[in-house]
Amino acid sequence: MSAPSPLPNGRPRHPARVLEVETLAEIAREVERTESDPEGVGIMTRKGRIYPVRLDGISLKAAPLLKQETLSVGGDSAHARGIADHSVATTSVVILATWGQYQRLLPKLRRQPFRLTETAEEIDHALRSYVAHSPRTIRGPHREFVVGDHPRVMGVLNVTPDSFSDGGQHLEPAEALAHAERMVTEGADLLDIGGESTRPGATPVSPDAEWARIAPVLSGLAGRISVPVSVDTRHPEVAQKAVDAGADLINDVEGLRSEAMRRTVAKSGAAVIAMHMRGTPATMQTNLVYSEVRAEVFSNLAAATDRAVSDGVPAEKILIDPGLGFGKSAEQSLDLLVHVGEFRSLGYPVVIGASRKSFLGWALGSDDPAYRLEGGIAAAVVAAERGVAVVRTHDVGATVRALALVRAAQKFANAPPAAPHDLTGSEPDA
Ligand code: HH2
Repeated sequence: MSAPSPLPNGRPRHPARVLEVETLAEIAREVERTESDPEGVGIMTRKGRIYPVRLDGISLKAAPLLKQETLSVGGDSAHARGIADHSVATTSVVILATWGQYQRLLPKLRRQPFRLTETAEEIDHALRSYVAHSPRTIRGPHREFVVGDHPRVMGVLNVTPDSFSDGGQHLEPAEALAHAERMVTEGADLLDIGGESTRPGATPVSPDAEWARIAPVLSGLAGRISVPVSVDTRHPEVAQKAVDAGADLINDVEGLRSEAMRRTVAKSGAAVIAMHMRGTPATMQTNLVYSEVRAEVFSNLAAATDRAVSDGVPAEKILIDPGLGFGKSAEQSLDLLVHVGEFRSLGYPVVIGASRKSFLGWALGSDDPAYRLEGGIAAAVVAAERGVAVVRTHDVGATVRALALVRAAQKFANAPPAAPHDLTGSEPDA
């Protein structure tokens, strides 16, 4: 412990420092540094930070009970004013409580009526998923890959004539293969091959034409690269052929809304990215009105992944993506980017694709895609800092180098405390 230096007049000075602590491990390390009683480190850590939790559609009967129980453990919850005079039937709720308060609140909610038992399970799942930083292995039919320990980089390989930033550059299979190898050399952890542009207003491509573009690249890559390959497709027949030809991951920009796609993915054993998009690439920019973009994308991905699991896709093979630029304005994409860590509450690794997108140009005040590299790197860093598992990018080398810093910095946030403490357990002092 460092001793405070006195002021020139001899009076002792105790400069107060607001601590930047994000994870429970970081809070515990700060508590340890005070040389406090080791018994108390866990208890104190669980008081160290408020986790605001948002719930939607809470009933008129449940909301006051939820508030009362949260107040009883020392937290609070906000809901619609109309709950008091019964002028609304349901409300959104924001609970404000520390980890320790939740540990006392959840058993109380589990004993309450009006679906608060289920609400308790939802809160518990969201909190545990949000704070989890441990690696997990995602198994495809051919290869497996690890996410969750540090941000991984997915290199984009578009074999299309019309992709918005690199259309036509890799149409020749030999050029596509060379580019794939280059990205792996630059440090890509995964590759994502696309045979249909999904830029706003793009002309749809038939599954046969899409497969004709992808097939030579997939077969050419077999045995040539060591990283798992993803195929960016909305078509179940292309997904199936891709898995048969060596792909481990299906990247579905339609968010598994087609039952045929869910069944194909389940049967094939592939891992899958469910990305949020409203409508289709042809229509997605026609309606950008959301009452709240984050809430809508979040509940949409929750429903999509629930449907996928009930159709047989193992939860351990699912990744989610809020779909920046897919039916979103520049402001909405930025809002999603800055709050992308919230999506970790669903319990699936989060993928983000900001690379070269027009919202980067909007921030810069320029429409020229040639000036989007630095913005794309900044977006990758913002997302990685917020705990996304995979960053999808056209600019692999620069992104890998930028994320090396995030990886090194995250070691500080996630380093365990000196002694083992129960940081997430129940409250013995309840
Ligand atoms: N963005 C694009 C395509 N696929 N998949 C995921 N999971 N996330 C994304 O953000 C995403 C995606 C658009 O980029 P690009 O592939 O370069 O363009 P195009 O669709 O024009 O080929």
